[in-house]
Amino acid sequence: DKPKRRPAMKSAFVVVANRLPVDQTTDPDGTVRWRRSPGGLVTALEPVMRANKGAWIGWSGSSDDGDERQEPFDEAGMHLIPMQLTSDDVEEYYEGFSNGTLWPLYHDVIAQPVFHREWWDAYTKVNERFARAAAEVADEGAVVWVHDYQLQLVPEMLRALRPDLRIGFFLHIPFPPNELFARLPWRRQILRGLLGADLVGFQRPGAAANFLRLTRRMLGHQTQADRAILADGRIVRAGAFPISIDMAELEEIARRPETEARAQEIRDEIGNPDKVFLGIDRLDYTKGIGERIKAFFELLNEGELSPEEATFLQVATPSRERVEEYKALRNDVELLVGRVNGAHGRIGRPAMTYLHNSFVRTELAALYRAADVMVVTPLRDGMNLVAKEFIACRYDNTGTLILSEFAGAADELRQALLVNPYDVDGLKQALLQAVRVEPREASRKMRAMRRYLAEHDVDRWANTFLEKLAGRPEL
Ligand code: GDG
Repeated sequence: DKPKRRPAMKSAFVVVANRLPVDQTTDPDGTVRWRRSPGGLVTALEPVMRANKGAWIGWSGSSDDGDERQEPFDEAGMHLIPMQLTSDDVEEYYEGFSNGTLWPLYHDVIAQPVFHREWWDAYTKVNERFARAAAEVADEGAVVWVHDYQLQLVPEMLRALRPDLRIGFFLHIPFPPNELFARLPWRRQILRGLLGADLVGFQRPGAAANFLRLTRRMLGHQTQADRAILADGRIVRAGAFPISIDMAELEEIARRPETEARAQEIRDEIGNPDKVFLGIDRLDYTKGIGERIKAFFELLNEGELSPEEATFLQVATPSRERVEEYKALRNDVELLVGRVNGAHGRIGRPAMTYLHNSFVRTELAALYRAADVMVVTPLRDGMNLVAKEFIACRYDNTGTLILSEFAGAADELRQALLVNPYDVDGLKQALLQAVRVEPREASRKMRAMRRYLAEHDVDRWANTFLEKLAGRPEL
């Protein structure tokens, strides 16, 4: 007897993202468990997921060449549908086209994007699989929300399979202007892919404008302020929906006595300098890690700062470690940190502490509490949640945020010390200014940014997007 397959569960709300919102962990005895991954997206979508029997389609993170299919399962109140990627898929679709072509192209070509036709083929094939999985699980007239640069073809593919669906797309990273986007050999296919959605969301208004301009130029569609009107009369809206964080959750962790104690311990362990600079980033060439260390190094060299006055704590979370550019970046950053400490550290008292590691959320909160100055200097960044998380943790209105103009967050956090990370002298000035700021001045700015974030949290982001997606465009 063949085992009977359960009829597949249908959902009224489906999220499609490169990764599932859970991470697989294996106990010492070999038992496999799932743990909800940290991050605002899951938190924000949880209520919608629960109210609509939501399903989440994504890659589990492992690459399995065997044909053992991972079955859908329920975890943390969500229906999860794992997508299998082979090691070739990981290499060509994920590390290749997503992170070797699109990521650098969409981030101002800080690194050279690499174009390979095999990577594009793999990208198309994997996007098709995700689209088919979504078509299978979505109920009649369901809302499907597709996320990020790895899945830009899914909206069009899904619409072809299921014209009854309401499809939204959100891009978490920047969307480039024509001058850069035009290099992409598959530029029209990508635009058509995105235009399969009813609503295309970006972090910043400029990105939405780039997208609409490109659909007009490259595909000849008519566009108006916030929309493209396709030849068949269908309207695709585009707009900015700046993502945010779960401020209350993070603030609650920050206020715990044990977090405060840990923050004090961290300061003690790095030698109790007057001021602590902090950087927390994925180790990525877009984040401007080298730029900020160079500025700090010069200030030490010139005697403008001493390690007793200020030390730098840099957390660099391992990321995309098999991609060439990331290996080179790691070498560059680690060389620089070695130089700073070689020149300015003393036994038992480094000038910089560098951690190439990832930490649990409570430890991150303690780090945000231990710092005086948060240094966020990306060369280009869709939003940058780290800047917002720092603010969430500063419930006593202390601390200064140095923020790159090239992060999406700079549109909202106007009271930060805004910097151009390419301008080393400007960066140095900002570091000094932050160390010497009047406490009252710092507190006034922090209070204003906290007030803004309290109103613009990740719930509001998700709801604004989903309400707009549900509404029909007025003509
Ligand atoms: C992309 C866009 C956009 C970091 N280290 C650890 C850890 N983190 C967490 C941070 C923060 C998140 O990772 C990083 O978010 P960012 O926004 O700073 O940057 P990307 O990873 O590049 O994110 C970006 C974002 O998508 C959302 O749309 O803002 O522009 O590039 O939450 O706290 N978390 C844990 N351990 C670590 O060691 N648990």
